[in-house]
Amino acid sequence: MTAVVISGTGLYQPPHTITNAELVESFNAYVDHYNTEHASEIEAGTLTALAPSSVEFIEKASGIKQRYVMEKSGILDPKRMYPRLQSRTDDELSMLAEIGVEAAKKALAAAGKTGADVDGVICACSNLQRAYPAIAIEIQNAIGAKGYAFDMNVACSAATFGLEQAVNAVKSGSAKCVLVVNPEITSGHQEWKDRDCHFIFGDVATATVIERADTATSADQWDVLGSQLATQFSNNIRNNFGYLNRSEDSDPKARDKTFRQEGRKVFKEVVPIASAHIESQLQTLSVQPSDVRRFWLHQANLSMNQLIVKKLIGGEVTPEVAPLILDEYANTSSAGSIIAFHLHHGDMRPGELGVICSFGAGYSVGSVVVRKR
Ligand code: CO8
Repeated sequence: MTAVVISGTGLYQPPHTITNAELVESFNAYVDHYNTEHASEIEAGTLTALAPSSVEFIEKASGIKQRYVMEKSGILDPKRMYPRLQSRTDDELSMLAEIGVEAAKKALAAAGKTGADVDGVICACSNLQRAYPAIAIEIQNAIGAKGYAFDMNVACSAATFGLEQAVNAVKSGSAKCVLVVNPEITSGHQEWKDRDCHFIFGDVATATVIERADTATSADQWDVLGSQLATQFSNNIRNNFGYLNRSEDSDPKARDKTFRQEGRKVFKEVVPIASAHIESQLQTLSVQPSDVRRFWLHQANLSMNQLIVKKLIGGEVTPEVAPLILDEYANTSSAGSIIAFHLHHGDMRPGELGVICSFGAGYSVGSVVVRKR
């Protein structure tokens, strides 16, 4: 089989940040407004008053301190609470493709490649802007890539599921160089009015170049030793937005048409799934968890990541072993583990091992074991 490497990654960071303090201030203004407007129903006991959010809770429960977003004023407007995005004509690059292209250009530059070297583009993310044509084909066209392109969605695990498709394509010879792009405009499908989750997500895009080892020229290459994917049905993370909504005559702004979760259940159930998954993959590669220098995990919750790695290696889990990026970026769905890899691999030496692992809705979990060349 052809040897396959990761030869470059790229990160696009949106222009605006929202700190927890800004977010909580606008959320609490919304709560005050709502409770005042519905004072008589609340008084009569027919409606429950909304409770305020707090910076302390957010930081303690999740580790998130701020997030990047494509547009800020609409999210922070207590009378709106979602971004104000301009629609674009069919002749303009879509917003998802645009941020994907920005990340892709950086990944290609890091790999020492151009769009013309790419013969496969996979857009792997959790929220696709439209049904068709595929965002991936738009990106393929914009960067001048050859071959084929397609979109796929496995929510937060989309990056590792996409990486496996790319690795298999290069291994089997159906492509020589595949670009996996993870554009995430989560702010469009985040429920900013829900106290339980209004702080969770941020926008970003990442891209990864996967190619044959014998064509790679990058100074920074990572052998892909293996990948492993798994899914197990759960309703604990769900979004019912979809193309049948109109025919169902359902309200497009109803609560079930944006992200919702049973966060505590997800935490409890996904920690053992993710750690067992990584352990079993390392076993098949005859690698001890303690031989892994770094775990670049999905970035949903600081304590969750520490527990997953603790189950694998025991003892204290430092940022050196499991880097944290969610304090700055929040949960960026599929992009989280790739941002962690992108920002925290420069100090690793040839021969050292790392695991990129993502997990989330589905449930889904994917891991990719890499070795620095
Ligand atoms: N401010 C103050 N208090 C709050 C707030 C708030 N904002 N929110 C909740 N509380 C209160 C609750 O009411 C509760 O009070 P009480 O004890 O009196 O009932 C108390 O705080 C504790 O609440 P929780 O049990 O909900 O809090 P947790 O400690 O469980 O923390 C978390 C909540 C941070 C959400 C945590 O459960 C978590 O991170 N879980 C893991 C979630 C996870 O990994 N999810 C993966 C989802 S990502 C994914 O798959 C991608 C989907 C696609 C992306 C779509 C993009 C939009």
